[in-house]
Parts: sequence; structure tokens; C-alpha cells
Amino acid sequence: MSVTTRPTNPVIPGFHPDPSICRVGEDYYLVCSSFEYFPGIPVFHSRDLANWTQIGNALDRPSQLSLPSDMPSSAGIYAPTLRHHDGRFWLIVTNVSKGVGNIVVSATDPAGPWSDPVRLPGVPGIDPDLAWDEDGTCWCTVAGVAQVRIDLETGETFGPPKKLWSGAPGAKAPEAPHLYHIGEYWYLLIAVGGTEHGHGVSIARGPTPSGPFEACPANPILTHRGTDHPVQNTGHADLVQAPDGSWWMVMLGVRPGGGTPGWHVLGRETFLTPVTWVDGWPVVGEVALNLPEFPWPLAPGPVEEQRDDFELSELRPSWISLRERPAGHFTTKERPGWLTLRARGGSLDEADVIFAGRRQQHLACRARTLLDPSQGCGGLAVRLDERHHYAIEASDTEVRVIARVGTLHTVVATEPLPEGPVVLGITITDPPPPHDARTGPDAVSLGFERPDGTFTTLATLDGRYLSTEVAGGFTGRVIGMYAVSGTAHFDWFDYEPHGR
Ligand code: 6LW
Repeated sequence: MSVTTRPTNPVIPGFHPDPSICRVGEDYYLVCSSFEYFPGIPVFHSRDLANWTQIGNALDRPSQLSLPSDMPSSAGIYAPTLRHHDGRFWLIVTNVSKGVGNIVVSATDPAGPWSDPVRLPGVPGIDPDLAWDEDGTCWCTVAGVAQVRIDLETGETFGPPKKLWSGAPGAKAPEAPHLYHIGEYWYLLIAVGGTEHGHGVSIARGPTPSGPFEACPANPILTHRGTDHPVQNTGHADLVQAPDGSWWMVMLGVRPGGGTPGWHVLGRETFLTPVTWVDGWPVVGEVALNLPEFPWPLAPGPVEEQRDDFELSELRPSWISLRERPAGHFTTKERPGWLTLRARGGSLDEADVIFAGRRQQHLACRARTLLDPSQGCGGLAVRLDERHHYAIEASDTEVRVIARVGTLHTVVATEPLPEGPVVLGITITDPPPPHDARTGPDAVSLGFERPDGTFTTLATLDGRYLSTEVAGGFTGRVIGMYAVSGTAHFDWFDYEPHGR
């Protein structure tokens, strides 16, 4: 019996770029870049390629990931590759902060624990990939595109990195290489054109892991450059074969909104599409918002609750903080059922403010939290980076909306604080009409609930200023709670998607 199954893209919405995927039996695993956030590298599981559940973070201990407090946003953890070999999961990744470079971690269970990192000083550059040939030799291929043999247990590399095929001559940013042995060929898949409008995917094949490689005549095999497709900047892809023999590709893409030139606010998201093979070359299906019917019934895994009552002793894996999460500053144990954030001074403009957030995953949504500000000052923020954020903040006397856009920093509105704990809310909607060529991608409304339950919006701000096109960098919006002085207690947080 066939079951109609129409999955939708993005399969992992929100700031989840540079997806790398592997399958073991019936189970798929996928990882993404995480940049300045801790814990690093979200790990997802799926049984159907369409529904993904976060099962952990690969770098969740300070011994694995220590990001300096002065590290700029969009540095840190770039572009991992996840593979399974000889009964172990291997994850290789670049930490671009302060001379750490490439590292590898391994695990028998992808939910963790993952090992402490082995440093790879002989592996240059970013976007490392791992592939093993039949005699067990491990080949590490990096952006550029270059390749070196490697011993993953010791981190030793053998010989200097050797240049491989790098796409069309003169093409910008040949990166994100992945090497696969499929049938009689070794295939070298790379991203081309840079991660912006020109992004694409090209492929070559050869008789050995190091070539020589011949380019696919249809290159780039994927790009949305110059199209009016709702998904743009598609590239940085990885291939996987399903148990039924069908092939699939995951890749990053963005969903720009607003007038011209368009703004994307959720960062680069993870999309999926089917792949077929013609004459020994992969043909990539459309990266459509509505995917074609799947050859198998959908198998949704556990869906994470959108509300967190902070009843657990540890924070769920989807909560991310800035650069580190010192235990004394983040706890659900001090006041059971509450998340306590202890400030260490500063403000949201600091790169390492005490912050616990989750990715904004929908173009329209609402986030709310109940804050007890009696012992400190904190709030609810939607953050692109330390220079681009909006927040609703409560101290013991007032509630205020703060906007930071580049060098401009302003308190937009204030109101006296009502008695007791206060519900703070941020609602993200389509921009109000009239719409014209200059309309932004969305509107961000910030406010609070009065004790009688009525919600007061203090300000509605243009969302374009919290977009990648304005802020720059590689990340997307994250919404969360923070503390800037004393101790802020949060009873619950909820996130409500309002459509895609
Ligand atoms: C990553 C590179 C890229 O290292 O962006 O889209 C960089 N591709 O491959 C950061 O995510």
C-alpha cells in the first residue's frame, strides 16, 4: 500500500547551515555549523529524511570547545563533516578561533558523548571532509580544494596537501568538498561561487580518491543564481543513499523576504532534494518548498515541545549560549522549575553576555517568557549578533525595548514595571501594509503582559536590521533570555510557530 507523504522544505528550518549527513542502517544523522554558540554542532536524527529531531550537540564540554570571549560572531565552528566508519561516528570540523584549526572527534553513539578533540595541525584551511578507501587509508579533503592522507587516532598527516580539481577555472570559493566512492568512480562534490547569491554545487569523478578528476559536463549541478526561486543561495551539499537505493542531497539555502534587494533573517537553513543518476552523474531535483511524494511513509520522531518549563536539571540540546556556558551563570537547580541566569555585567552588546536562546525557525512566530526581575535585570531578545538585536528588558522599575543596529543603540520605549513577575513577548509577523519595493522582510513587535492578561506592544520594528544582508556573517536569528545585572529568573519560555 502506498501512503501519500508530502514532506516540506526546509527539513531543518532556522540557522542550520553547512549540513553533513550519513546513514547507518535505517537511521540518518545530520550535523551543522554553530559558529559562536555553545554547545557546538547540533546533531540530528531522522528515519525518513523529512522529520529531524535534535539528539545532542557534538561539542558540549569546555574540554571540547572553548571559544574566547573576544572572538567575533560568525567565527568559531565552521562546516563539519559527519561519517560512519568501522563502527564509529567521525566528525571533522574547523574551529577558526585563535589558531585551533581542524579537529576530529568520534563517538559510538551520535547522541554523545563525543570524544575530546584530536587536533590536526597538518590539515590546512576550512571545510574538512573524510573518506576511506578499501585498504582503510583515510583521505582528508579541504576547501581549496586540497587533500592529505591522515591518521585520525593520532592526527598525523602524511605528506603535503595535494591540490585537486577545484571547479571551473576562476570560480569563486571552491569549498565544502565531500568525496564518495560510488560504483566504479570516486566522486568529488564541492560548493562553488561563495555562500551568497552565486552559490552552487559542482561535481567531478575519477578512478582514485585523489583523481585525476573529470568535471561533470552539467556543472553546476545545482544553483539558484539568477532565478526567482523562493529558496536562494543553494549550495554546500552532501549526498546520502537511502536503504531502498534512492539518492538524496542535503544542502543549505535561504528564504529571502521583503522588497528589493531582499533580506534573509533565519540564516542559512537545511534543505533536501532527491537525486537521480544519468550516465554516471547525479541529477539534482528541485529544492522545492513542497517536496515530491516520498517512496516511504513519513516517520516523525519525537517532536520537541515548544514550551520549556525548565523542570529538567539540564537544558535541552536546542538551547544555545554565547561562546561558553559557565555553570555558575546558568542553572535550573537554584530555583527548581525556573531557569536562573546570573549576569556577569555588560549588556547584549557584549560578545559573551549570559544568554540562553533557540533558533528562530519560522518566518512568523511568537516567543514569550515569564521573568522575575526582583533580583536583577534581564529580558527577551531576538539576536543576530552583538551589534544587531532587539530586546524587551525588565529591571525592578521599568520595562523597556532596546534596539541595537550597528553603531546605533537606543531605548525605543519604556513603561513602568507592573507588580511581580512579568511576561515578556516578541511577535514576528509580515510587515504591515502598504507593501512596496522597499518593504522589509518582517516586523518585530516587542511588549509585555499586564497582570490582567492584556498584552501591551511597546514597539514594532523593521526586521531587515536583523538580517544577514545588514549584519553580515554566517548565522541567523536566535531568540532567548538574558541577564545583564544581578540574577534573572525565568519560569518558562514558549515558542509558537505561525506558519512556515
Ligand atoms: C563554510 C563554507 C560555507 O565554511 O560557508 O556555504 C562557510 N559555505 O563552506 C561558513 O558556513
